[in-house]
Amino acid sequence: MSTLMPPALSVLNRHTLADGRLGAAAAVELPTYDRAALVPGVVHLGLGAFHRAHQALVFDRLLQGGDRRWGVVGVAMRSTELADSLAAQDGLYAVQIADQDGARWQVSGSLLRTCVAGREPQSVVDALAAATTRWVTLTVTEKGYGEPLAKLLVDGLAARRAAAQGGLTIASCDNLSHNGLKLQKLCLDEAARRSDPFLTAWIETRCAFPNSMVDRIVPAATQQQRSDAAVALGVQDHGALATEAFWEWVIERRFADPADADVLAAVGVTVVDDVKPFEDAKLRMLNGSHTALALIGAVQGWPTVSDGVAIPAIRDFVHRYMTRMVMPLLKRPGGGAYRDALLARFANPALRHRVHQIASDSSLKIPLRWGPTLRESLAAGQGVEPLALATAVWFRYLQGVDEQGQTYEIADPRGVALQEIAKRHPNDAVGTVQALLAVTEAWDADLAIDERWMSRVVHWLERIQASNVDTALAELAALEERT
Ligand code: CS2
Repeated sequence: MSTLMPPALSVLNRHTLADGRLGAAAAVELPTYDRAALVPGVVHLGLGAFHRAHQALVFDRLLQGGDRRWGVVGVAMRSTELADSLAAQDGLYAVQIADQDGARWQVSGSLLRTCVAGREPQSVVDALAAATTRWVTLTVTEKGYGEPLAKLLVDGLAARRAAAQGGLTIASCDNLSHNGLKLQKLCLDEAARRSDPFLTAWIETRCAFPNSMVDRIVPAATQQQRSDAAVALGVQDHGALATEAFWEWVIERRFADPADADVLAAVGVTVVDDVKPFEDAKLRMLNGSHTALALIGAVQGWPTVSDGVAIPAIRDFVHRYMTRMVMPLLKRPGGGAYRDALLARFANPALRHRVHQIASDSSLKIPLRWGPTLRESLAAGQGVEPLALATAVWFRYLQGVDEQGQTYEIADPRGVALQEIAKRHPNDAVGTVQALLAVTEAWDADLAIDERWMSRVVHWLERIQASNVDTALAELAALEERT
């Protein structure tokens, strides 16, 4: 007897978009512009979830407003799967935007085509050199800022110059401080290695590398989002994502085409002379808290950020960390409101943001997210307890097994080496802390010999090892009550 299978859903693509059936069951916002008339003006490197729910939607707004220049060529750096499934969907994908006020769906139309740098580097070079290209945006993560990226970009810029095209705005959108300056240096160093002074001068004078701060919480896509998308849209979408309503993009007023400042500002981008106060607030408050939450969650065994901030002791810890350690050092005004908004964003139950996702690459994130706060607090003689505890939690996390006895993978380029160090001194907090603070890629060299800092990390690691993170959090709360 044959089983009657339900008819397979069709896939999101330009035909299903055109036939008017999309989202019949729910409110879904669709591109209203003629995608065939769009110009590929942006090359984006790093086709992850973040770009597709952030810059790509800003470009979509510009396209909705009738400015056809913001179509995107999306470049995946290595992995082929997403780039190919998005290509099969004509670049269309849906984003669920959800928070306490409700949820809605939006289909983005800005992604025109995709390619994979590792598989077809020449396509990327051609796109960078194309006459219509005006912008390059990047989300290649902290570990992406190395030689392969420099080579790819400079190959493209050299081809562009050889073809006598105009300069570009090249905007890093990664969570690095001075991300534009870092990227510019990477490109200029690579051009210098090629001993081509004309290319160096061309990059210096024709290309703009604005520093920028981007913010939107976008967890890695899951099967759940694909199933929800199928229900909301009535078609299958292999690129479906979920995000929050909040987004922010603050960028310095340094563009190859100065008129872009007003164009971006009109759709909600904040254009400023100095991004530093915004970048500091975001990296130290949001990302700094995220990393602390992620490591505590991984060790205690709760799965997502919203699960964590629902626990009063965890919420209090993050609240106190931001209020006492981070906020006094910030220049962005409105610290209290920023903190409260962040706690509400962390609590968003629709996001299911996995702690192990955020804990990945911690050895690269911690120097950017905790390092400056720690340095400045120590220099000012201020308290450092929350970060000493968080650091001890990181060292405990490196054991690779949580407080329930569950083992987990440590996804970090230095993970194997760090885990080996963490396990070298079983039950010897002093030995562990000394060895791990001596890893100078993660900590300033002088921190490894700062007695006050070291003794506090040892204290918290001893507490955690003798008892657990909960006990340490309770002791810290009592300690801070008294001060
Ligand atoms: C997170 C960020 O994964 C992480 O490390 O801290 O991706 C964070 O969600 C974004 O920076 C929010 O803008």
